[in-house]
Amino acid sequence: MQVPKRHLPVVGLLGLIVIAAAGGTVYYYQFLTPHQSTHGPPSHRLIFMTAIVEEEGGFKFYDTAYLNQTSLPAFNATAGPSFAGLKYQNYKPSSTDNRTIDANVGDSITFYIKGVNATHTAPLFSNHHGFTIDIMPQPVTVTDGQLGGNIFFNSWYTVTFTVNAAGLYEYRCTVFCSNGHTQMYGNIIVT
Ligand SMILES: [Cu+2]
Repeated sequence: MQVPKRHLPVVGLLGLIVIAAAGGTVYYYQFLTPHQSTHGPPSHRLIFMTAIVEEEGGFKFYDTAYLNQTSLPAFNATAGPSFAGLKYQNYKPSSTDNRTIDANVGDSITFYIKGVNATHTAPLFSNHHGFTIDIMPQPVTVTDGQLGGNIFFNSWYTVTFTVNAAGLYEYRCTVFCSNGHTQMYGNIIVT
């Protein structure tokens, strides 16, 4: 692996010439600075989500943010989280399916999930959904709320936990809510 390293400056110069010719400032920037590491200081991600039966979207983000304070927002099951005086900043998840979370080891994640009754014609088998995380390969540390809880229609549910190790974590519904129930899941990719 020594040879490729010695060639790097030459490749770099060629790259700069090509980029200068193309006039691509964005590429120029990317070339000069190494790719951002996925590992940053631990952060606290807020995930706002709805839980409908899979036929109407299953679990689905509608907003995400970073919490810029150590205390969680006020919360109740009727009104959900309160934004009064809350310090946070918006961000968009890097995944496009609206149900995958990319996190770093040590991050805290808070879910705020509203139970939504489906309006479709497929039969519903329950008046609520459930929420848990398959704790593979490593357990998570729950710091607020609980896993395995129910999400009743028109009601809010919240749980906060810290991911302690890299891996693929899957969150999913625990209640047989409809025929699409087994598809009510999403991933948390921790690196
Ligand atoms: Cu379900």
